[in-house]
Amino acid sequence: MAKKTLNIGLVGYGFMGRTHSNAFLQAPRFFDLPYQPVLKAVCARNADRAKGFAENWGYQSIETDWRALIERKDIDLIDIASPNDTHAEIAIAAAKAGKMVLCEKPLGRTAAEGKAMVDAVQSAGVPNMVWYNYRRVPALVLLKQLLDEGRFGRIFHYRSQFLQDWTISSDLPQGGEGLWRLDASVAGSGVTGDLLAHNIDMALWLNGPISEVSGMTETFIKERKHSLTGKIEAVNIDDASSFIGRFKNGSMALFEATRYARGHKALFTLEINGENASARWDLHDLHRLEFFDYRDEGRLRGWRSIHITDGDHPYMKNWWVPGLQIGYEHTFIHQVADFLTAAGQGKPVAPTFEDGLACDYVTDAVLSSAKTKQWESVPSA
Ligand code: SOE
Repeated sequence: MAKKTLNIGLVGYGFMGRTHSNAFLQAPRFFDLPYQPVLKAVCARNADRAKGFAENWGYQSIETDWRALIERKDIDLIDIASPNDTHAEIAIAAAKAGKMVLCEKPLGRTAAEGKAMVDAVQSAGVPNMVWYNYRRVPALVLLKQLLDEGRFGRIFHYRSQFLQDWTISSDLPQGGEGLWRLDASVAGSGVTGDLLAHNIDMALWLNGPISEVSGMTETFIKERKHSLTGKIEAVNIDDASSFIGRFKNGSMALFEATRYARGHKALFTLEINGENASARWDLHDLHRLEFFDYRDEGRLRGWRSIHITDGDHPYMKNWWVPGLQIGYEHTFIHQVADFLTAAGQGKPVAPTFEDGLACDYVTDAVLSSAKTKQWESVPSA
């Protein structure tokens, strides 16, 4: 039977534009979906670059103004993969036009922006999702299942880090393509919104709401040349961000994200310790879940390293054969597959904009606590 088509309008053609485009193309090849995504148009200010991107990925047309893209009757879904300062305006306009909306993380530069975006999609009643892609790592979906089955008992600790080292050089400029993550007016914040947000979103999903935080941030390089003005300007992003906190379930939170951990490129780690069991995971070995169960027979008790490649592991029966791994790009493919499946059933799928807002509330509280040097409570979304 011919599937319903779903016409995609992508805004932005950077690293994330590529991960999303690949996911739209691959998802229907590996999953049985109610919709066939069609790469209808890509939108970017530079027409030549947009054309090149369209040719490479198979987009049928280009736009250079996102407003024109949203006005098009032949677009069903707006996918926002452009820098953070564009998220709110585009998402709100897209929702008002009745389009489905997908948005790169973080949802807003602040929770205030995020709240306006949630209000827009809710009053328009349009399907929406934030690209917190790591929720679709099969090993972490398995961890979520184990937690939901109650295997850990009472949770005592949740700790998580995201370590990178790409901004250590003081010669690296801020602002402009590829470097807007260093410009606070565009990014909103530094590692707090870019990296720590991943740790937080994952924790909210796995371990529930965070009630209060005490944060600390640092900007190691205080001035950098701005790529757009050519001038030396103050750096207003946080280069490193850490916090301790409390989850509503009574467990303790310990989080850190930095772009100054020499030797680390993208080391996202997490560990959770409960009264019966513990688990740990890291992005460099993303297909493995380390699991310890105290209730195992004493003589054999120990950490097991589960290779998440079998047909009964989350998502894996849709891929190769047992023992063969998948990687980073598959998390986006899973996200598209889940979104389209849910949209076909008229159901929401997490992380929705509301989930994105819950994360924005925590990042806002961390940044605010770092300024006030006081504990901050986290509002619920
Ligand atoms: C930053 O370097 C970055 O690309 C983030 O923006 C992504 O969200 C993260 O997944 C990898 O690192």
